[in-house]
Amino acid sequence: MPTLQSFAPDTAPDTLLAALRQDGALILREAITPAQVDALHTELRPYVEATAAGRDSFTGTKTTRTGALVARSPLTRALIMDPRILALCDGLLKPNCERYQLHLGQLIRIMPGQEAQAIHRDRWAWGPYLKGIEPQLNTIWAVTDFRRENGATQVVPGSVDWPDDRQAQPHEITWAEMPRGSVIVYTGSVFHGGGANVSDTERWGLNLTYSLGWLRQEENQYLSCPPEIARGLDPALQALVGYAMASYALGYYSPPLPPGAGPELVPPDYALRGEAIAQDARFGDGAMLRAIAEKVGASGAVHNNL
Ligand SMILES: O=C(O)CCC(=O)C(=O)O
Repeated sequence: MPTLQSFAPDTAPDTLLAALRQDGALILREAITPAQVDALHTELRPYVEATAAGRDSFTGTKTTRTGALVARSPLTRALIMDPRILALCDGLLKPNCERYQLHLGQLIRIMPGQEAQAIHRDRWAWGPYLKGIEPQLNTIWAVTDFRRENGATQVVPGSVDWPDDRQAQPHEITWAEMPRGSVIVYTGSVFHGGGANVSDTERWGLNLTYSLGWLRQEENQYLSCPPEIARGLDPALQALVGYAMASYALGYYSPPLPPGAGPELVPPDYALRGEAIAQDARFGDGAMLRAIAEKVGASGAVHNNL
């Protein structure tokens, strides 16, 4: 059976990125304390226990998936902003976007009797269209111990470059076994799936995922975390949720006001802060335009077309 590399939580980002690029997945051991895990469990429990199981074999008929975690769970907000994970997003995603974003937040509870989920790639959320680019970084924080028997995530290390139609063989699959408080980090390209729970205890995994800012988010964050809730969040989290321009021309809106009653083109954070937004941070941000012009190497053409 292959193994997943497992690291101390203070391991340098470059070491972790090298493992992530090679294997597509790794474990950060005991990255948060048992007390933090207990508090998370207590905060999430009412929502999780009220969540109905999935309706098909992929979402899992003995699995619950609870979302809107930015809005509902202050403790989850801190994990979304964990600097060790954001450093990995910087390394893996930032080279292919001006800004990365929260793609989804979901507590996945795998209950006794749940069969193994089909092995898949998370990047398939966008279909087969993205080629040669890593769109996604995933985390699943262990809120309970992850054991092979209770549904620890199945992973196929080294499968990031496989063709989409290659089937993982049993000897190529391993399980992300880890004590609670640990986190599995994996890319959108590695083959993996939820494990079978043949035990009599539940497995709770907090799935927080990030994606390139120019892609559609899996969980619609503007509906799961609408402006009236987002207004109270830390500005860096607001931006990660999506209340920020993703590039020079991505994400603006026009407040639907009567003629002349307000500004015409504004960035999404205008919905949170209104006129308090600095003029130079609005649609048309020169720094973002220059960044794109430099990357495409055709500044004149970019200036003329935007
Ligand atoms: O819960 C897990 O261990 C993995 C779940 C998963 O891969 C999915 O639902 O797409």
